[in-house]
Amino acid sequence: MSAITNHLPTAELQALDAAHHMHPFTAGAELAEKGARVITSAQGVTLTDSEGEQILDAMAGLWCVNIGYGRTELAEAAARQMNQLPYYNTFFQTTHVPAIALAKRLAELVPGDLNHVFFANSGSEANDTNIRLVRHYWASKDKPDKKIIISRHNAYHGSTIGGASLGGMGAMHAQGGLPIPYIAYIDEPNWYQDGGELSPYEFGLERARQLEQKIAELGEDKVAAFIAEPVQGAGGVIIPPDSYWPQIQRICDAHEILLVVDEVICGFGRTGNWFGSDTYAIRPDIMTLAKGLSSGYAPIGASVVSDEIADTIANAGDFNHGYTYSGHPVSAAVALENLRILDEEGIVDKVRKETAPYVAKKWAELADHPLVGEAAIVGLVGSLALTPDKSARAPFAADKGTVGLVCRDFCFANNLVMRHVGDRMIISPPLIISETEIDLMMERVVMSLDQTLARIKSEGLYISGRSKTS
Ligand code: PXG
Repeated sequence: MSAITNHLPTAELQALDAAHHMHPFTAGAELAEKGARVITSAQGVTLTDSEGEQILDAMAGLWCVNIGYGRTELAEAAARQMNQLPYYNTFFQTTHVPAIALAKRLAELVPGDLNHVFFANSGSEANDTNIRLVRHYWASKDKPDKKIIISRHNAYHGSTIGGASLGGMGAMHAQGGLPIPYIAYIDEPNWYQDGGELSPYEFGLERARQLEQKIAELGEDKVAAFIAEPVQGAGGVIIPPDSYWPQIQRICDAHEILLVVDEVICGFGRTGNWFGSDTYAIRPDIMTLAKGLSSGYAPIGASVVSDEIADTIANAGDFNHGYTYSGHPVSAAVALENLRILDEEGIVDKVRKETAPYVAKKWAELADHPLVGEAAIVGLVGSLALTPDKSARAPFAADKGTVGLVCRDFCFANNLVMRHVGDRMIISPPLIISETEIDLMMERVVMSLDQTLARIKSEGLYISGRSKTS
C-alpha cells in the first residue's frame, strides 16, 4: 500500500476520508459530497490547508490551542518523555514523575484548597469522573441519597454518556436515550435571548434563584452537586450577568451542594485570568480541566478536588474508577511544558492587560453592524448574536442556525475559522494572537458579516421571527 501523505491531491485525500473516516458532529453523507478541508500544518495562529491556503484560526482549534501552534518545546518534551518512559500506569500503588509534577503544579495554579488531581484523557472523561466522585463522596458521608446533579439547559460538558447527560443539549439527548438518571436542569443565564424587559442584573439573579427553587423541589437531601461552565462555550459564548455567580455560590454554600466548575474552555487564560473561577470569584469544590491544559498538543483532562473531598474519598477504601491512560506520562510532560510557557512568557497576564482590551474595543464596535444584536466578549472568548431586528433582540424567521451557517461559510471562504452556534458567531483565538493578527481577524469578520447581510437580503432571509404579539 502506498503511503498517504500531505502530497496527495486534495480530492484523493477527501475521497479516502469520506470512505473511511467518520467525523464528530457531522452529517456524514453531506460532507462526503462536499469533501472535508484538509489541514496540513500550522504555525502561531495560522493553519495551512492542502491547497496552500493560509487560514486564521480564530477558534484555537476547538478552543484549546492557547499557546498557538508550532511550539517545538512541547514536541521535544514529548520526545524526551517517550524515550525515557513512554507509558506506565498509575493504578496499583505506582506513580511516575510527570504525573507527580503535573498534579503538584495544578494544585499551585488552581484557587482555594483544590489540591488533589484525578487524571483523565479529555474533558468528557473528567466529567464522567466527577459524576462518580460526587456521588461516592456523599455515599461515603452516609448520605447515599444525595445523587442528583443539577446542570443547565444548553450547557456542554462532553460527549460520553455521562458528559452528554450532564450537558443540556437537546440534540445530543435525542440520540442514544439520554440523559442518564439523576440529572436535573435549570435554565441558562442567557439575558440576550431570554431576558425580556428585565435588566441583566435582575435577570442574572432570577436565573440563579432557579437553582434554589430546583433544590427545594428535589429536596436538599437528594442533590449532590451543581455543575456549570463559568462562561458557556459551546452553548454560544453566553457570558452571565455579574449578579449570577455570587448568587450561585451563595446557594451552593447554603444548601450543602458541591459546586463543580467546568473550566475546560475557560481555564488556562481564556477569560484573562488563569481560570474562569478567578474572573468570577467562584470557589469550586471540583474543577474540570482539559483543552488548554496541554494547549491541545496531547490529550489530557483532569478533575481537581478540594482537601475535604479528597480526604473523604481517601478514607473510604478503593475508589473503583480510572482510565488506562490516567496521568499518561507523555501527555503530562507536554502539559507541564505548556504550563511553563504560559507562566514564564506571561501569556495570561498579557491577555488580561493588553490583548483582551485591544480586542474588546474592536469587538464592541461590531454592535454597530446592522446584523449584530449583541457583541459580547470576556478575555479572548467572544460572540456576536446575529439578528434581523436589533432593538427587539429578535431571532430570524428562518430555522435557527440558517443564517449562522451562511456566515460561517463566508468566514471559511475568507480564510477565517469562526464557529457558529445557532445564529451566534464565536471567536476563541490562540492567546498569543498579535495586534496585527487581530486587525486581520476583524477585517475578515466584518467582510464576512457584510457578505452575509447581502446574501440573506437577496435570499429573503432578513426577516424577523418575532411576531408583533410575541
Ligand atoms: N466541558 C466543556 C465546557 C467543553 O467545552 C468538554 C467538557 C468535553 O471535553 P472533550 O475533551 O471530551 O471534548 C468540552 C468540549 C464545539 C465543541 O464545537 C466544544 C467542545 C468539544 C467539541 C466541540 O464548540 N467542548
